[in-house]
Amino acid sequence: MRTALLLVDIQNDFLPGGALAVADGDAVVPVANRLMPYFEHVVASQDWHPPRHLSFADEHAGFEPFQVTELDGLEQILWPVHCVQGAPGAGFASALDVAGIDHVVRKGTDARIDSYSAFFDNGHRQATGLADHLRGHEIEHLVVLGLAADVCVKFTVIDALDQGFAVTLVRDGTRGVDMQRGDTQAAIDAMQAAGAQVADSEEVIVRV
Ligand code: VGL
Ligand code: ZN
Repeated sequence: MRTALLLVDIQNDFLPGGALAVADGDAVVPVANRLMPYFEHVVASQDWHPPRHLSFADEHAGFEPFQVTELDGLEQILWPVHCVQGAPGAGFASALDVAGIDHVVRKGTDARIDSYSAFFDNGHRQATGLADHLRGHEIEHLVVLGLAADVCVKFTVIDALDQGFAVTLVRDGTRGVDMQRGDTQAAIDAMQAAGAQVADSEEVIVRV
């Protein structure tokens, strides 16, 4: 079975000090760097918002980051301004070995709708092209790691399974926002329940 490594949103804004920092988020970078050489094909997603994306709390008078509203009929968590196209915060983590990345997929580019998954926007209205890209390379299995476990990693893994890909989540290669304590563990449980395998990076290396 042809396997690709998928690095989800390993971007400065999700690292400690970033606009939407994930606690210990920088811990996923050495895991990504260590795994990349074992894979023939490495894809990285990038959250890539226009400056006035409607997921930003700033765009909603009277709302603060992390409050919930509705956007085009969908429940929407409002986030701090993050991953603005071309801004340093949207760049890949500086310690990430970007030379090992074969293909980048950008998401969240439509100001009117958020896109947690690297496959589709949150309304499943528009595909990013990731599934076609993977099928074009005859990839059937994805090893997934990155940020954030309980947001973009979760939705990406669930869509991948739904699209017929086998998925292995790298447990030590992900960290969550944990807006509510336990969200990260619940997300891992949900990915597993949806059919993902969960393994540590060392186990993944032994198997590839
Ligand atoms: C993400 C919140 C908003 C993520 C992206 O990459 O997990 N989270 N945009
Ligand atoms: Zn975002």
